[in-house]
Amino acid sequence: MSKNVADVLWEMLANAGVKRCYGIVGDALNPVIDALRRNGKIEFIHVRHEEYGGFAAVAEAYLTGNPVAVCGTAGPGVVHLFNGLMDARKEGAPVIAIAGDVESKLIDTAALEELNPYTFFEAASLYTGRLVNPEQARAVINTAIRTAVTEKGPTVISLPGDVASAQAADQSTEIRIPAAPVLRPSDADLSQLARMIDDAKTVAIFGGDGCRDARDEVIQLAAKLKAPVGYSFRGKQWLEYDNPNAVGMTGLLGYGGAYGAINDADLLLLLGTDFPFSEFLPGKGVKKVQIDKNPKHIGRRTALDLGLVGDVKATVTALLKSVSAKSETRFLEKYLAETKSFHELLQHYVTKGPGIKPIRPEFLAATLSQLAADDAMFFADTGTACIWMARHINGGRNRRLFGSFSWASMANAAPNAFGAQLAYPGRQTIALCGDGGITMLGLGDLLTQVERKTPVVQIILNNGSLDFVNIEQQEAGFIPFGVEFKNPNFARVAEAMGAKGIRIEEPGDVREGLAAALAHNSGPVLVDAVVDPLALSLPSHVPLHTVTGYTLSLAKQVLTGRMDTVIKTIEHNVRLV
Ligand SMILES: Cc1ncc(C[n+]2csc(CCOP(=O)(O)OP(=O)(O)O)c2C)c(N)n1
Ligand SMILES: [Mg+2]
Repeated sequence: MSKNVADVLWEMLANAGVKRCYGIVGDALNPVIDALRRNGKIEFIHVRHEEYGGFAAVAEAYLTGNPVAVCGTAGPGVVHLFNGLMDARKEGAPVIAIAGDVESKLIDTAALEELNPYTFFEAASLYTGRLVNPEQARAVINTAIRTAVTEKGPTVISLPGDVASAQAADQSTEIRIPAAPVLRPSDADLSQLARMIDDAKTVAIFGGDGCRDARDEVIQLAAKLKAPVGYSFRGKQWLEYDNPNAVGMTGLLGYGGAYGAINDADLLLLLGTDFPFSEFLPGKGVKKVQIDKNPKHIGRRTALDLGLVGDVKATVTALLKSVSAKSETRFLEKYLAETKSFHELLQHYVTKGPGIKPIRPEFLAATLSQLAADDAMFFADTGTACIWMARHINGGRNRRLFGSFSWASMANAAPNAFGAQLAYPGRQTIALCGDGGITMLGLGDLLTQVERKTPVVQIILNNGSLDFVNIEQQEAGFIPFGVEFKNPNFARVAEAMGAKGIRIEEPGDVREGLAAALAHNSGPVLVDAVVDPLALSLPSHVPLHTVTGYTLSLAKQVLTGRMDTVIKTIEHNVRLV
């Protein structure tokens, strides 16, 4: 039977391991979706907003490692895919976008909904192919798939409807994806590194998402070198749990002894991390070595004494054989003690939580962490949810923590959790959402979850504001502006939409409300948790300019008559600072 280009597309995507395509149909995509229906191997996830499909695909692709498709049609629908593709680029998720294009005879005529895919996708896409002739099909689709999988990021196939339905050349649609190749530095570089480690009195490790497959090796190395291990948000889930050398995170979400340890060591090993906040990394006083399989990451955040290209696992495995063990433990003990006392400080609002109204988000997050399953997957919206997840949600061998950590888009958590739930049906998927985030993107597609009876738990931090920006503005010395809004009762909204709604206003109801949400597995839940909007958070290490800014902002507010807010903020937070 003859195949058209769209048939070839889905056959190749299915052969490459694509299980789902998230998107919205229309014009150019109609023949494409018709071919998907006939193919039957890939599930079409009809979402209400293409961007929601994008974030769902990012989570599925990141968590499973398999490529995932998204689709949107001509111009506006394609534009809605963009933010999700940027997220895929930054989070390293293999997402392949099928972008409906205007008919090939109309290309470059400023036709209705026409969009130049090359210029439009340039910032996001690792490869953009415009299929204007059926003869290109195999080569373009092959390149889009292989680039997405091997370079771990988004690619785009721009497809006019007339080309999609044109007869395809009779070619093989086989596509086998090889396992990731092993990459490690040269022997000479490894011996230099071993010498630097042997020469250093104290070594600290800071790891990122590149430690995903290297947890055991990094922990072994840390044990051998008596090195404290700090991590980025992306590294936390691999390096924190059951690691006796873990000292927490640094950066604005930081906690524990990580900042001190990495700034005080003789030698810092940066492993598989592109941690972007250079001001939290040490200056000249500390020797720095970076190991990353992506050469572009090497040396771009801080000047290095040595930069090596290699997988963390392969490199550390080789290194373990050639470095000598260290016996001095005082450096490690100092930062473990600092971590312990910071954890005790962090417990302040957790232990006092049952008696404080409005509900402290620390208490909410810590209770959630206690109640959730050992293999739960947590997703945090960009906003204060990230702070509470970083500090109060414990990881574990089978737990996952994910968010828009590197792109930092709002509204990612609910769609992330939806994609994860489709990939891992029945596993607890919990989105910690901002009220700004859920109203930006999450509500329309709550209907998708309702229709599919997807058991996603969405917990809304209802603080009536864009609280993270409120904190940012205060820290920078501005008077908070443009950050407040009014919310409906989200539990009632959820019920009206056919989901389960739970409203929690009393701290005494937190445990019971969260337990009920986690136990509800016949469809989605929205937990409307009315939390303290004044729960300001400061990092474990506050750079001097930040403190000045913070104080300045309070002073400015006093001068403009906002004394009430100032007093409230100070009263609320003084114990934590
Ligand atoms: C799409 C997008 N718009 C704006 C921002 C800037 N921004 C970062 S966090 C944030 C506030 C988020 O508010 P909300 O979802 O209510 O979470 P909260 O911080 O209040 O918990 C904003 C506006 C962003 N990161 N992404
Ligand atoms: Mg908010």
